[in-house]
Amino acid sequence: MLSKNIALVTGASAGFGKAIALQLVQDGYKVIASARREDKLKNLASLYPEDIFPLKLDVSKPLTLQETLDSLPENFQTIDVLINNAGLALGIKPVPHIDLNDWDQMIDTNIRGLIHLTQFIVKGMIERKKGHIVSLSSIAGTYPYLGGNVYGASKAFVTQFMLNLKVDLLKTPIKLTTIEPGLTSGTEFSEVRLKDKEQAQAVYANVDALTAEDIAKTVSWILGLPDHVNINRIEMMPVCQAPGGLTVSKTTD
Ligand code: 8X3
Repeated sequence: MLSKNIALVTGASAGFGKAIALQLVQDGYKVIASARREDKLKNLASLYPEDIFPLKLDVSKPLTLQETLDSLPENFQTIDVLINNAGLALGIKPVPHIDLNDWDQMIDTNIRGLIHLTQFIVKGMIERKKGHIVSLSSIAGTYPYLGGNVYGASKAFVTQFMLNLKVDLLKTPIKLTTIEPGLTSGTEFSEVRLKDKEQAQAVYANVDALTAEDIAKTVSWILGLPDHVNINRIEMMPVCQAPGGLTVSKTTD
């Protein structure tokens, strides 16, 4: 019997990561579902005990990454697919009304965590001449908006890092894809960002936003393409969102 491909999904306790983990199980992968919240991961893994391994992992603590990965059971060690999904937005206030701790935390998770984990995993992919890394960026990395400041900049980093990685790995068969979603409902994104449930719900009131399942289906499609096809980046928005709208202020504070 052919052994199943193994995918590591970060931020798999909820939202995009959970939807992607479930989709990949349906697609025939064995999935390492990683996140900080172990109880949620265990609930997820109990749905498919053979195919989901719950891994407590905090990508923002790079010093623990190697030890945590080394602790994986033998049948989950050769990772074929890495889904860099863990990431967060904190705050939506413009400069200077920001909290530097929020900025640091976004940099530690969205940037430092992602690049460290990628470096650990990509070594094995290069050795085995097989692998696909998919990183979740955001439209906020391309289009500026009020209060997007470091969140948007961190996602621009993700997209550019992945494009540069494609050049570094050009002589390998490893595939690299960045997905840049826009407004997506049904996740904890806005609640984490705004630290307020009601305000977060208001973001999605009366709009038909993207869903985590839309993102998961896109990942599934990307991973299922023939070996010679690489999707570099995908920008996704709900129909009700537009990527334009330049603003000019005729007054100053
Ligand atoms: C999430 C998309 O538009 O809220 O990354 O920044 S947006």
